[in-house]
Parts: sequence; C-alpha cells; structure tokens
Amino acid sequence: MKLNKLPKHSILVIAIVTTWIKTYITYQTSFDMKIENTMQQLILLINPLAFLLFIYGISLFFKTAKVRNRYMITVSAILSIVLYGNVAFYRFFNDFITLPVLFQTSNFGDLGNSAASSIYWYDIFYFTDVVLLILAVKFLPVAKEAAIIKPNMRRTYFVLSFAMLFLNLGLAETERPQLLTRSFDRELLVKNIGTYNYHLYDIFIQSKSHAQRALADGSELTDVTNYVKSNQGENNKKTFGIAKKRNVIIISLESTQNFVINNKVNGQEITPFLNSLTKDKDTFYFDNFYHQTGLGKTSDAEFIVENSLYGTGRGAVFFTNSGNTFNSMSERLNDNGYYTSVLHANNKSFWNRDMMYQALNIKHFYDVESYDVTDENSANWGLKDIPYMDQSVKIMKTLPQPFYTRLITLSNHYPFTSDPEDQLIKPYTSDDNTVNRYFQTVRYTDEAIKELFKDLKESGLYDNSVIVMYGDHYGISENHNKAMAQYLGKDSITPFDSAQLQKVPFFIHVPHSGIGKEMHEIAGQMDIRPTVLHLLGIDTKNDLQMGTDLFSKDHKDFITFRDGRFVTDKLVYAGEVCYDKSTGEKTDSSKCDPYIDQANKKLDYSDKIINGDLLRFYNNKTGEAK
Ligand code: GP9
Ligand code: MN
Repeated sequence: MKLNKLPKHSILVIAIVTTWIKTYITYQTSFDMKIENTMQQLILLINPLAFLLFIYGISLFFKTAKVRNRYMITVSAILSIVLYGNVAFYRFFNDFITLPVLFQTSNFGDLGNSAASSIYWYDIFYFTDVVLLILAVKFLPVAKEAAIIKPNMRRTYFVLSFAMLFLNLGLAETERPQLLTRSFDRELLVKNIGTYNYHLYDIFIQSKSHAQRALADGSELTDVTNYVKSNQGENNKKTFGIAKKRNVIIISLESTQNFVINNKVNGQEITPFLNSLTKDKDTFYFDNFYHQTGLGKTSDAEFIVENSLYGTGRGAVFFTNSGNTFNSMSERLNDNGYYTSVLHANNKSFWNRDMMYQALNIKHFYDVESYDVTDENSANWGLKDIPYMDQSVKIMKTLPQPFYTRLITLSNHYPFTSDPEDQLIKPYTSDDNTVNRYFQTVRYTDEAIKELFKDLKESGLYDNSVIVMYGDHYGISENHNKAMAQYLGKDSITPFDSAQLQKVPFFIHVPHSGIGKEMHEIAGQMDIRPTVLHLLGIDTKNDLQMGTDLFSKDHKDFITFRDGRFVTDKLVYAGEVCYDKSTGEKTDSSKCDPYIDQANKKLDYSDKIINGDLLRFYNNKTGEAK
C-alpha cells in the first residue's frame, strides 16, 4: 500500500495500536504481575483497549485534521506520562500510583537517591508511541485530511468500545469475582482492568471517600463503638502502670524486618545489640509481631502507633486525612502531663508530617532544622543514625519531663547505601546488590541504637524512661525474592513466606523492671498504643482503637494486614490462599473463612472512622457521642 493511499482513519489506528502495544510491553517488563493462566494473559492483553478506543475515538468529533491531530498527540503524551509515572513509582514502592499520592509531589522532590536510581536513559521507550504519532502526523499525507465520519458509524464505533469494556469486565469478573468491590488490591485491579481504567476507578473511589466524610454523621458511631468495646480486653494488673510517669522514647526502626534478629550474614551477627536485648531481663521482645502499614510506609506506622487505626487503603493517610479529628496517643499524654514531640532529621513537609502532627496534637516537631547536618555526617537519605542519636539525646535533655518522643531512623532506607567506614560487616553475596547492602545498613542502625542507650545512660535520662522500638515496615520488597530465597535457604518465596517476612521487631525496654522476657503472641503495630499507655497507667477503655494490650489475657492471636492478609496462631492467609502456619503448606480454605470476615470487618470499621472522620463526633473522655 502506498503511503498516500492509506485509509482515512489511519492516524486514529496508529495512535491506538502504538499506545496499546507500548502499554502491554510495559506491563510485561516494568510491573511484576503474577500471571497464572492463559485467561489472565488474555485479559492483560486486551485491558488497555476499551479505554484507548474511547479516549482516542473522541477525535472522531473533530472536523479539522489539525485539531484532531493535536488532540491525539496530547492524549498520547498525557497517557505516556501517566504510565511512566507508574513505572517510576513502582520501581520504588512496588505499587501503583493512587490519586492522593499525586499530591505528594513535595515528597518526590525529597526522594533524592531513590528517585534518581529509579530513572534510566532507556526510559525514553515509554514515549515511543508519542514520537511515532508525531512522525506520522508530520510525514503521512493522510494526516492532512479531515476524516469525516457519519454519525451512525461513529455511534457504532462507541458501542463497540463499550462492548470491549464489558467484555473486559466480564472476563475479569469470572477470573476475580468482586474485583471492583475489593478496592485494596491495586495489582489485581491493574492486571484486570488496565492502568488507565484503574486510574478512573481510583478517581471515583477518592471522590466517594470525600463524599463519605461529607455525608457521615454521628449515628455511624454506635456500630463502631460497639465493635471496639466488644474487642477490648481486661487490663493486666501486674503490668498496668509499671512505668508510670516515666519518659517514653519510641524508636521507629527504618525498614527493619524481624528476620535479621538473632541471625547472621557471613558468620557475623547482623544486630548484636538488639540480639542482646532479646535476652535482657528488662526487655520484652516480641518475635511474632507484624507491621500493618500500607502505601504510607513510615508515616502509616506512625499513624498506627498514635491512633491504633489503619491508614487508608489508598495513598498515605498523612496526606488524605490530615484534616481529621484524632484521639492520638500524644493527645492522651498531653492530658496526662507529658511533653510530646517527634525528633526526625528530615524536611518537615515530608509525608506531610508538619500538617499531620498538628492534627495528632504533637507539641513540637524537631525536624532537620534542629540538627547539625554536614557532608561528613550524612549519607543516603541524610543525617546518619549515630550522629542523629547523639544529637537527639542532646535535644531530649532540654525537654520538660516526663516527655514522650518518637525517634525515626533513616540510615537503613532503600537503596541501603553507606560510607565504607560505617560498614561494620561485609555485604551479603548474591546477584542482588540491594539485598547485599541491606545487611550492612541494618548493622549500622543496630550500632546507633547501642549508642543511644549509652548516651541516655550518660545523660541520666535512661533510669526514668521506657524505650520502645518497632520496625516500621519491610525493607526488602517482593522484587528481591530471589536473593531472599537464597539467604533464607529456600527454593522460592511463597505468599506464605512473604507474609511471614512482614514480621518486624518489637521491643519494650523498661530499665530496672526485671520482668522482661520473650513474648510469642501474634501481635501487630495496632497493639502498641494500648500496650504502652497501659504500662504508663493510662486507661484506654474509651478509645476507639483496633489493637489490644499485649499483656492482657484477652489479647487474641489474630492480626490483619492493611491489604487483608492475616495471621493467627494456626493459620496464615495470603495471596487468597489459606496456609497452615506451622508447616507453610496450603490447607483447607474453610479454616480461614471465618477469619476473612473478621479481618474485613476490622478494616471496614477502621476505614469508617477515617473516611467519615467519625472521631469529630466522639468524646473519648466519656466514651459517648458528642
Ligand atoms: C522519611 C522517612 C522514610 O522521613 O521516614 O520514609 P519511608 O520512605 O520509609 O516511608
Ligand atoms: Mn520507613
């Protein structure tokens, strides 16, 4: 066929086909989508089509070739930016962008190393279709002709594009029932309805949650309050109040997973100091403790510690709901004569902390401005953990007592780079440098914790304090399963293993108490708030929280992840499969069924509180609606 004889809608066809092919190649190369059968493969192939037919099809309404061409190039450019944005985001977060994350542009500026290491020259590939379309418009004679179409033909075209959408949704529904009602699993959504439709869906859900707040009223509280009350346990008389009026120092251990504890690399201990605490008589160490964060990562963990509620399923609650009313741990402590603060050597706007801390009633945020940060004392994300601890203790000495402060470490952050003099052990040896380096930065943070204890003792603050430490979230994502399998001596990492890898260390160190021991209950970050407040002798029976005191005899061995996975003493539910916890083998799914309901209920109630901003109607002094 000669170039000047091309059919009149060739530009439309070129636009659709090139974007389609590029999107499909991107799915296959840039996202880790688990495709299990031919049907899933087919859905993945067709899922961009309905949207592309529709969006490019709008050009059929334009009368002149010039306007039509401009429209198509603009659409192609916007779609490429959206897709590429997802690719860059996925490299870092192993997840797809949601609308609230787009408002976190200030974060992206700060991502420094991580963002830079997520962009490559060959990323130009993601714009191939735009380039081809521009070339087609410039050089093909057909691009100069207006492609007039009869209204009934146009109607047929759009009917076809909708038919395509329904075919896609139909196939997706047979493959994954209730897909669109289960909003927390973004990978499934993208896999089944495609990135572009996923974003439309996301916009819809976000607007819905805005509407939810607007529509919510106090009446929804009754349900939530009843649920929370029925799940509360008796306080433990032995531990309640043992740390009354002591300072509380809570340390968020960046990306620290529990598998490093009491473990070795190249024959060397990874966390010698933390290991010594696991056997210490003043320390409770929980070895079945899981993080419960979502996309908000460190900030989600902070949110959970403060509120014992889940972050939102999409985006970071620090962004989406910083306008809400909360009954935070800080607020309770302010009311009990504590001075509340956070010490973290990063920009105050990162994760929207400056805004959210106000909503959480934290009295002072000592951000990067309060620290002396130089080229020599920083690496990776900023101030190194050892100088950070030294400087933090100096600040703590100036705080009115009793104080409650949260320290957030940084050195063990992806991409886990460090200076040679801070590498206290050799890297691991595998094909995966991220994993190899991880052990070294964990080792360094362990040294920083040792330093903190030493500094606290020297400052005199130690004796009258409680030191609580938790891993904030995973550090090694599923993108590194191969090296992790190698390290753990397994053939592969199953969904069961992945769930078990979400264990993070949790320590409560009560100097001179002599009652510490290893604790094995199934626990999670939700439990930190009630557990700590009760140790301080502050009751929480009127608080709308999802966790329970880990020392209560009524604490249940059952925790739910943000994405609906759960763990009990006998079962692990992950990847929609029920596993026997002791063997890691698949087991009868009916065993998990009752817990699936309970897990969803927990997430639902927590989401209700956040989305409806229900705490604005609640008086936690009386336990009644306002
Ligand atoms: C940034 C630090 C890291 O201040 O808390 O956040 P993360 O990327 O781990 O959520
Ligand atoms: Mn973190």
